[in-house]
Amino acid sequence: MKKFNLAVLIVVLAAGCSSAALAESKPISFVDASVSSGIHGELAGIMAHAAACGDVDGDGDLDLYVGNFSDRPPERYIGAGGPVPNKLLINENGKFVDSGQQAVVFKARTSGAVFVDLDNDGDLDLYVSNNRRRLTVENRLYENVGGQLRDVSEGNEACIIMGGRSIGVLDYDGDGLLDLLVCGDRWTGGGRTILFRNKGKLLFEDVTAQVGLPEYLPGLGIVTPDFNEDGRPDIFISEANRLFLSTGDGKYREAALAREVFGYKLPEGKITVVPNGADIEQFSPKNEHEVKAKELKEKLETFASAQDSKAAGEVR
Ligand SMILES: [Ca+2]
Ligand SMILES: [Ca+2]
Ligand SMILES: [Ca+2]
Ligand SMILES: [Ca+2]
Repeated sequence: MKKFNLAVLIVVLAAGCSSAALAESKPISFVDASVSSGIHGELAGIMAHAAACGDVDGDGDLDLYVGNFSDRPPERYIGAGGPVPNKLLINENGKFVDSGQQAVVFKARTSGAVFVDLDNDGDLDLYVSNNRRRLTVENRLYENVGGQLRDVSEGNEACIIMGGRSIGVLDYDGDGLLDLLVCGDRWTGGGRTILFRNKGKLLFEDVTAQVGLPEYLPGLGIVTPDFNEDGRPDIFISEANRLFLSTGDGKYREAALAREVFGYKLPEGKITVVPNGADIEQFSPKNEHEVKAKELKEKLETFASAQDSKAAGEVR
């Protein structure tokens, strides 16, 4: 099977975004390809809340998994006549068609899905997070076996019932196995975001408390880049809007100075809007956002320096 992993995909996409952003003389344009690609028909009536793309069958093109909210009244699914389950669509020469893989077809409140090689065998496995309200379904894990996704959720500690939302993929302990950080919302899961350590053989364990992440950390979106360029993945959770830096000993410490940077105020104690997602962008030169990014980086460096000094007993 042709090797193609998530890291490669991200690099390819990032390179494309970067070069496009810098080519100011060539405006980016899009055309609506939902009908010509077949998505319009395959996803009729869908109430999508999650999507993952990756080359599941190893033929060199990107396939698509779509996760949905399937807990609404039938009349809400216009064009489908009732709740639509999650679906895996295979890319066949630019057209997406139903994979026919029944293991990945189920009805839930799916809010996160990611294709990632979790067992380092060169193919993309699938992890899906769900939250509970009217429908209660555990998170699901699928092993890629020759392009077929096999359900290996049973008895897996990463496949519990929670308020699952977005999924972060990172190797927090640097052991070469990718770990999963799953946001938990505060409405259906008590605001518990969970870090699942990859133990190998597609088995996981909850190490949230062990690494120093708080018990209450409500999240909807997540990014896990190396913010302070020390070679270790850091964590930003949107909704809580909190940033955690890797300390290098397999633990995390909150970058407290970043709270004011990312903070938002609620009007008169009434929550009307909360940050719903998080994304990392490569900023072009002279972009006003770059200035803010530089300010943040300086604050993070100040924070890291203060923490180092504190550790050395130089300050209290
Ligand atoms: Ca493919
Ligand atoms: Ca794999
Ligand atoms: Ca790891
Ligand atoms: Ca870092």
